[in-house]
Amino acid sequence: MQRIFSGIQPSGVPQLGNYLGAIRNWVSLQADHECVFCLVDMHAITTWQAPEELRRHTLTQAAILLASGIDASRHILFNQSAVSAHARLAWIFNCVTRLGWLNRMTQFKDKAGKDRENHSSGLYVYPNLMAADILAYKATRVPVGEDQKQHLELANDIAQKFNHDYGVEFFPQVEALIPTAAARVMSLRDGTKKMSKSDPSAQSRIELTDDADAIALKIRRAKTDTGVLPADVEELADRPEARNLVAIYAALADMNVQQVLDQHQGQGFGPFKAALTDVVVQAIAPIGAETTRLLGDEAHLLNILRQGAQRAQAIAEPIVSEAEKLVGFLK
Ligand code: AQP
Repeated sequence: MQRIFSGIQPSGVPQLGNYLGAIRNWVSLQADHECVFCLVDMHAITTWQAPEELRRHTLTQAAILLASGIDASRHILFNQSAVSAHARLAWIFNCVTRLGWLNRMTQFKDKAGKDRENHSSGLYVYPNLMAADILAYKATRVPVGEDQKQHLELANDIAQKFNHDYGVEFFPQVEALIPTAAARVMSLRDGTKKMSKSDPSAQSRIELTDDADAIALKIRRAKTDTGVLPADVEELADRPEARNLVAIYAALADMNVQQVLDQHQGQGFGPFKAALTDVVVQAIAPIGAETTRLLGDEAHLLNILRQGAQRAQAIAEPIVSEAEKLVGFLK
C-alpha cells in the first residue's frame, strides 16, 4: 500500500478551496493508502500567528478534518511541531537546496509581494520544510491543490540531489495527486486570486464552519460580471468570477462545467447564486455542525493528536536518523 503525506496550515479556518483542493481528496484516498495527515503549525508561523489563535486554529482544524471524514483510528493525524524529525530533516534540506531553486518559487513571490525584505526567512525556505514533511515518511504520493505543484517538483529535485550528493538511493520521488475538478478555487472577491484562509477579507472565502446564512450572504455578495451564464465552457474563458462560481458548483455537485452550463445557460447570477448556495450549504453545513460538536471535547481532540504524533514519530524517526548518519552526524 502506498504511503500518502499531506498537510494543511492552521493559519485560519479551512476554506472551500482547502476542501475541494485537498481535504475531500484525502477522505477518499484513505480507502487504499496508508495516510499521514499533518496540521503544519511550523509552516503556519512563517507568517505571523498570534499564539492563542494558532492554538485555537490547530484544534479547529483537527475537528474539521475529523468532521469531514478523516479516520484517525486507521490513519495518522497529528500536528507537525510534535515530531522533531520534520525540523531536523528540513535543516539538512536547507543545506541541499540551491538559492536559485528557491528564487523560482511563485508562492513566495505571491505571498511576499513587493515587500520581500520584510518577510521571514521561514517563508522563503518553506518548500524545504515541505519536502522534509513528505520525505521524513518516504511518502510517495502527495494529494495537493494545483498551487502546490511547483513545491512538489522542488521536493523531487531535493530528493535527487540528496541521493546524488551522498551516493545512495535513499529518498524516493514523489507524485502529486491533483484533483481534476476545482483544483484551484478562486477568491469570491477577485476571480484572478486564489481563495485563501488568510486573505484579509472574510468575504473572499467560504469557511468550513460557516452556517447557511453566512454562506448565502457571501455568495450573494460574490463579485460577478453583468452577463448571463453562457452555453459553452469556452465562453467563460475571460470571465474569471463566473468561471469560478460555475467550477465550484460543478465540483460540489459532481458534474463537469459543461453539464452545469447545460442546466443553467441563459440564467442571470441572481438565480444561479441561489442554486449554488443550496449546493454549498448541503456540502459544507454538516461539516460545520459536527466540528462544533467535536470542539466541545478538547481533551479528546488533544488525545487524538498526541496518539497520532506517537505513530508519526515511529515512522519518521528511523528514516531521519538514517539520513543524519548518511550526512555524517555522529549518532
Ligand atoms: N484556493 C484553493 N484551491 C484549491 N486548493 C487549495 N488549497 C489551498 N487553497 C486552495 C490546498 O489546500 C491544501 C492545504 O493548504 P495549506 O493550508 O497548506 O496552504 P495554502 O495553499 O497556502 O492554503 P491557504 O488557504 O491559501 O492558506 P494561507 O492563507 O495560510 O496561505 C493544499 O493542498 C493546497 O493546495
